[in-house]
Amino acid sequence: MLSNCIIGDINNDGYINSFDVVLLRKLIINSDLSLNKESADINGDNIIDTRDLRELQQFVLGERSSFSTEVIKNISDINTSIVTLNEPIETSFW
Ligand SMILES: [Ca+2]
Ligand SMILES: [Ca+2]
Repeated sequence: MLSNCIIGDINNDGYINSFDVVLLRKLIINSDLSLNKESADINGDNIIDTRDLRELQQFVLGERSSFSTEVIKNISDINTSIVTLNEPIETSFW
């Protein structure tokens, strides 16, 4: 009953790395594979496709620090801080 699935950790070894990227790619090609499909839906739209693969790749490469499924709250925080930071900087420059 315990839900121990980590988004992106498709082989369920506790780490999100290039092995999971390889597995996700296989899962997209062959959806019959009995892998953890909840972990494979990186962006949380209930479809496992190349968009999930791209997010997972970006995460493994360090281009993003979290997935869109987990960071909906954080994204809104970031947006507001960007808006409040950008405007005063631009006006002070001009
Ligand atoms: Ca893993
Ligand atoms: Ca998805």
